[in-house]
Parts: sequence; C-alpha cells; structure tokens
Amino acid sequence: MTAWWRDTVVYEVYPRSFADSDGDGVGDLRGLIGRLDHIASLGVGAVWLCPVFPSPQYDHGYDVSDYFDVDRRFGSLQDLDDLVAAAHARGIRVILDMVLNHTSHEHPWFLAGLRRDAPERDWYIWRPPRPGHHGGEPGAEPTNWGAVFGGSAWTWHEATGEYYLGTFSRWQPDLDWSNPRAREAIFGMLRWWRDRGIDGFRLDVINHVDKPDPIADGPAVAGTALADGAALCVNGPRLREYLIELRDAVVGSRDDLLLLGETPGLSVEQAAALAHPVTGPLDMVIQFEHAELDREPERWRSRPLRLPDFASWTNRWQAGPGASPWTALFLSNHDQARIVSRYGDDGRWRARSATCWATVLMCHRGTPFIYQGDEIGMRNFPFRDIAEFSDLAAHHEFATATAAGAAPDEVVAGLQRLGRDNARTPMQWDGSPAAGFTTGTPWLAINPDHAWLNVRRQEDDPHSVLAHYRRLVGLRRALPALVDGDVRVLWPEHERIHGLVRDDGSTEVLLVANLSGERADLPDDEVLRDWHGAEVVLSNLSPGEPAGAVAHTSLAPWEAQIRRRPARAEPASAVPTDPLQPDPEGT
Ligand code: TEU
Repeated sequence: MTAWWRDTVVYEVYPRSFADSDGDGVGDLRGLIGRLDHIASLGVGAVWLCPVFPSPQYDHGYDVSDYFDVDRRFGSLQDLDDLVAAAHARGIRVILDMVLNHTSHEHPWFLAGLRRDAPERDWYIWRPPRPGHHGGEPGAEPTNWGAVFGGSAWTWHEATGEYYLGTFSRWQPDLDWSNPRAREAIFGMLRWWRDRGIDGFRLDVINHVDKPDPIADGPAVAGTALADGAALCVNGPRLREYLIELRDAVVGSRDDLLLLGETPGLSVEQAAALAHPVTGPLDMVIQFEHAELDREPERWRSRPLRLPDFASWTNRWQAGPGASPWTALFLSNHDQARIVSRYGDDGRWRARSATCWATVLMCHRGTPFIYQGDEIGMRNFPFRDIAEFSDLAAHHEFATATAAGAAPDEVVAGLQRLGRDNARTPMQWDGSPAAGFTTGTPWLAINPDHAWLNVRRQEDDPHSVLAHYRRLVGLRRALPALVDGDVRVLWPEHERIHGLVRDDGSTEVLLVANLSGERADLPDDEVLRDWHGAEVVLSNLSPGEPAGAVAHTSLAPWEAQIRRRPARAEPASAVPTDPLQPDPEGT
C-alpha cells in the first residue's frame, strides 16, 4: 500500500468561497485553478475539494442532485479535469467530497422513487404514519426523530401516503444502504470518479449510513420533544461490512486511492478498527472531539477551552499503547468557526496565537489539514443580525433557541462565535473592495478586516502567519518523527502549556507551547532539563524576540517552539511493538 497521506499535509478548499473567476459572486473551479500556486506554495500534497456537484444548494452542495457532473455555478466537468491536471502538475492530489448518506430531494433517484412501484422507492427510507394517526398531522411521524437542521426527520408525501427519512433535513433524504442495488449504484459512481483520475474520497458522515433496524423512537433531547435522529444512526452494526464492501468495490488496483471517512461520534476503538492499516476499510477518519472543546451541545453556546481537555484528547487518541488510529488533524473546517477566534486570540495576539495553534497541531499524530484562510490567520466575521447568516444550520439554531426562550441577541452573539458561516466568508486575497475574491457581489459578506488581513500583505513577509505555515509544512514533511513517532504528553494537567515529545527511535522532537496570552513558567522537571542545548528547529517568535523555552524558564504569550535531537538508544526489548503497523517485511 502506498500510504502517501501519512507524510503529507492536506489543504481544504470550500470552492464557493475560494476564488470567483466569472464575477457571479460565487467561487468556482477556474478561480481555484488560478490560485493553485498559492496552495502549492504551502507545500501541501493534496487538496480536499468540498462538493461541486449539481445541487439546489440548500446545504451548499451537501445535497447532491447529480453525482456525475459539476454544478454550473462551479464550472464544468472539463474544468474539474483541468483542475486535476493542474494540481497533479504541481504534485498535488485531489480528494473529492462524496455525500453518500443522503442525496438532494431533487436527485433523479429520489424523484423516481416518488412512485410507489418504482425500484428506486427502496433506495430511500419510507415509512407509513404512526398507527392510529393520519399522515401529515402533527404527531403522525413514524418516529420522534428530529433532523440536524431542524424539524422532524420525517417528511410527509401525500401522493403515496408515506413519510421519507431525512436525518439532516427534508432537502437531504437518507439513502437506504441496506438495499444492495443502492449500494452498487453508489460504488459504481465512485469507480467512475476513480477512473477519471481522482486520488481519493472524503466520505461525508459515512458512519451514519447503517440505520437502526427497526427504526424506533429515541430519547428526546433535553429541552425538546424530539430525539437526535442522526445520532441514533451512528456506527450501526453493519457499518463495517458496508465499508469493506465499498473498499473492495471501489479501490481495486488503485491502492493509492485515499478513503477518508468523516465520522462524528466515533470512539478511539471504533476509529482504530475502521482505519486499521491492514484490516480497516478506511485509511483515515475525521473525529471531532478536540475541535469542539469550547462549546456546549447546543451549537451556539460556547464555553472556555480548558487545555487539560485538549491534552486528554491527545493522550487518548494519540498516545495509546500502539493502538492509536490514524486520523485527520485539523483545528477548523467549513463547519467550524475560525480557530484563531475560538482557541486563539483574534485581537492583540492574532498572528502569534494562530501560529501557536498551527505549530501545536502539526506536532500531533495524523495527517494535518489546513482549512482555507487559516494559513493567513483569518478571523470570525462580525455578524450582528441573524439575517446576515446564510447557513441553514444558523437559522435553525436561532429559531430553536429563541423559541425555547433564549434572547435573540444572545443567540446571534453565540452564532457569531461558533456559526459555520464564519468559515465560509470569502477568502481574502488582497485589500481591494472585494478582497480579490470576485469582481461581482460576493454571495456572503467579506470580512472588513481584509483591508489589512490578506494573502498579498503576507506573501513576502517572512514573519507572517503564511510564512510560518510554509515553514511548518516543510518541517512536517522533512521530519519523519513528526509522522511516525510515538506521542508522549508532558504535562496533561497544565492549564496553559502543552508539551509533547515525538520519538521514532532515531529522532526525538519536543514541542512546548504556551496557549495563553500571558508569559507562563515552564514546569521545572527532569524531562525539560534534559533538552537543554537541543537544536531549535522552529519558533513562532519574531527574530530578535527572546525565546523562552528550555534555555530560559518561561514561555512568552502564545509562544511555540519545536526542538530536535537524536533519540537515546534503548535496548530493543524496550521498544513496544505496534500491532497496527503493517509488518515491514511484508509477511
Ligand atoms: O457534516 C456533518 C455534521 O453534521 C457536522 O456538523 C459534524 O456532525 C459535527 O461537526 C460533529 O459534531 C457534514 C458536512 O461537513 C456538513 O457541511 C454537512 O452540512 C453535513 O455533513 C450534511 O451533509
């Protein structure tokens, strides 16, 4: 197996907000091709492209109405082929985002299934009204499941007298993966993309595809009448079987094809099984635990991040005795607000806290992902009114929370902090009125800070966030210990300092980072004294600023530093064997 994804870095593109070539205010593939050199300049080896398929865009493309084409907003199939060629010419692979848990309600499969006798009827999940109830009336839904984006997960279809299931929304009917014909249609489509030269797939909420059998009422979520339908569908008993079938049907001789599963609500053990390098059907999984430590279950209510929670995540997901699963390492994506505005400080310490968190992330185990705009330290948008949001999730959260008695201003403030649109404001290329994103009117407002916070400003500045990201990616690709080394957390209870040692048997790497806005004393312990004099390979302080770590006894605000030294020789018997690693002899 060519596990190219282990020692590279991936860049996530949300095409609608990246670069617009035709002035309609929506980003597109030709715009992206025009900006590939920026992505290449980071040194990344792959791009994850969020969905560009035809879609009515209720969920901005996560509601696909044709899996075999490109939405006219984004360009054409030819543009996608050109993108792949242009990316490959730069040594960058292309990963497509495939939404296979559900389609759009405008997908031809779903439309065909609106006839009871059509074969496609059973590709989706249809149920009669609750016994004793008339369909369409309140309370007649087959179960009490709510949808992720609001309302019941069941939508009434008068003409055929049944409800269909949409665990995300009524515009995203769930496919029935228990139907072998539906699975074969999905797998055939993936093969079609594989043969077009695509290098991998990010499989949207793939651990939701095995639905409970029978589908029955679930516990109501606190403060509501509805159960969390999507949560009741995660990690079902047939999930592994379906994914093995997918792997067998799709990968074939293309053993370099990456299967990356988006898997919310997965335990370490489940992740280790699904992404097992030999027996796992996936190559890598995306878990969310570390990225949601600053919010309550309601997605608009924040709480302060506690660093020990982050260290505990590192310990459980990365430092396990040889069993840690290979995961995507990210701090933000198109579903999360900007990391510098959440875990960092987007005021006084914007640049330093952005580079500090990036450095911390890059020292962990897994494949690092950079979300567009984070490489320049883009911040949350100053939303003040619910009308300014585009995301259906924001509108749903606002409606639900205010109906339950929350003050509208409070909810808007919460969404300003945590809402998904923060990640979706257009990419800030320069300081011109539309930030170099479009010549037209952008589909979502551009952050006014683009006047000074933009790619052009940072391009040639060796002290910029962008320059630091480039150095970090280079370091990550040059230091195998950051890829394969064991992970040891130094101070799991520390409120402000995160410390790690990576060790691959030949090199040891030390990370020390002060994740706070005040100078922090370094713990006075043996481990650290041992590192005196070791080579500093990266620091996020400006030249001339006194580095704190190791040589001194404290770290400057948001200081991060990476050191390296040869590993201490240990007797072979002391090196734990990792049961998850493929046998190097290939036996
Ligand atoms: O996201 C899945 C999703 O709902 C995420 O919000 C995830 O559950 C959460 O971050 C973990 O707590 C995917 C796509 O990324 C998202 O854009 C889509 O809206 C969603 O699936 C539906 O397709």
